[in-house]
Amino acid sequence: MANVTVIGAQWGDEGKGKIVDWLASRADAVVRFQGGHNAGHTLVVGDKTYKLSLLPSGIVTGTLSIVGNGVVLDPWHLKAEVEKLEGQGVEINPDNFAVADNCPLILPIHRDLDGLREAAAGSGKIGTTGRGIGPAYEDKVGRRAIRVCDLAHLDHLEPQLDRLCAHHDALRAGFDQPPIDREELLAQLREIAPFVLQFAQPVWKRLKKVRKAGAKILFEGAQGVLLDIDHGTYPFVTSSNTVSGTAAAGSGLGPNATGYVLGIVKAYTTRVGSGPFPTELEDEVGKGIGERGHEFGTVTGRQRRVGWFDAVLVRQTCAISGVTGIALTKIDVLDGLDEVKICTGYRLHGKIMDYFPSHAADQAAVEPIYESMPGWKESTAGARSYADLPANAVKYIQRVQELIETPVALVSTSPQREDTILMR
Ligand code: 2SA
Ligand code: MG
Repeated sequence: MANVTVIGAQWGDEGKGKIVDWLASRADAVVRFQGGHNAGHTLVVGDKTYKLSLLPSGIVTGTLSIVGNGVVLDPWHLKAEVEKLEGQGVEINPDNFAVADNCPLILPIHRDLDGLREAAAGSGKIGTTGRGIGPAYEDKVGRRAIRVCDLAHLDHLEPQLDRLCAHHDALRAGFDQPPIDREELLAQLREIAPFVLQFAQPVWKRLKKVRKAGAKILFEGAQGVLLDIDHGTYPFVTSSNTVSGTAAAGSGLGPNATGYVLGIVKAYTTRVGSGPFPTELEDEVGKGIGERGHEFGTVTGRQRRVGWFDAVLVRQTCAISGVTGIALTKIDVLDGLDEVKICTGYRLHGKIMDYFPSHAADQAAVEPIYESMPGWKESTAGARSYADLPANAVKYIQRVQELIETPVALVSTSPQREDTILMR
């Protein structure tokens, strides 16, 4: 196995956790490079289920796991997640886990601001996870973030606190909130600092070293390309770049290190939060798929919106993210349907489109053009070889591959690690 970058090629929740876990058992290091604890990766190993939102999936198998600089890190959440996993018997120590010392922190004020803004936006809300992701990234780009390395220099935090407070106190006043309590914030940071600092280091150096030693690195993306701050359904997006190109910048390696780009693609489409969704199903068929697919958010428990497979979107995200091959997941959820549909193009104000336009109003107005295929009554759940798949499921997979102009490398037929078909 060469280095692999795994990204979601839809709106997240494509089943990255399972595929990353499957690959992690073949990797020497797993790196998160963007997002924060808004991710939700579910790993099922034997009879145990692990739910991760910040830690790289390699942690469960004891593989070196790294939180890269491109991540925004909530130190209190980090502690809680580490303790939860330790409670499940997972060992976490500075030998198998590292955090980039140049990672910006998510603070309680970020979470508060996220919530206040969403509440004030009413029906115009983004539908965020409420974890402070957006405000933390804003402070990073605004050059007023407090970073992991600052935790070792809390006696010299005044200049950063001045910048942070000048910005946030004005914002908070707009929401009738008191100014930041600097003493309280400092006390909270002092308390959490030793826990975080035991894992903190320049991870680019650690990665350089393991790479030199021939390690295979797995870059673990979170969310999906349609939530990318540049390429997604703006403004209904997350606040980081979720495309494969971020793997390099978000971990401190060059683009030549990121290797094979594996796009994770669900055999249908889901989305949590607001924003356009051309193939959304608001009928019994959609409800049935959502129930069979257990389509609820890992982090927030929110019900996901469900729709048919959209080949236009996935062709676009595969191109934008330089996807080498895809892993098609949850094909078993479509078992038993009389007919399955694939969106092959859009109609916008009478014109046919072969791509998803950039403007929000156009994105909301496109009407899907469907191709219908016969479904399959046989079960694909747990199939471990191509030969085990019903003929109509094979036809569906082949049609998906053709339309997205990207090879299907893996097919996943259940949440279990072993129920994975290697296509080439
Ligand atoms: P945020 O919190 O600022 O990143 O939210 C902005 C938008 O990004 C979406 N988003 C996600 N969509 C799917 N899955 C995500 N992670 C969790 C999961 C979600 C959960 O994997 O299950 O548990 O609800 C995720 N994270 C962010 C979000 O819905 C907004 O549309
Ligand atoms: Mg998820």
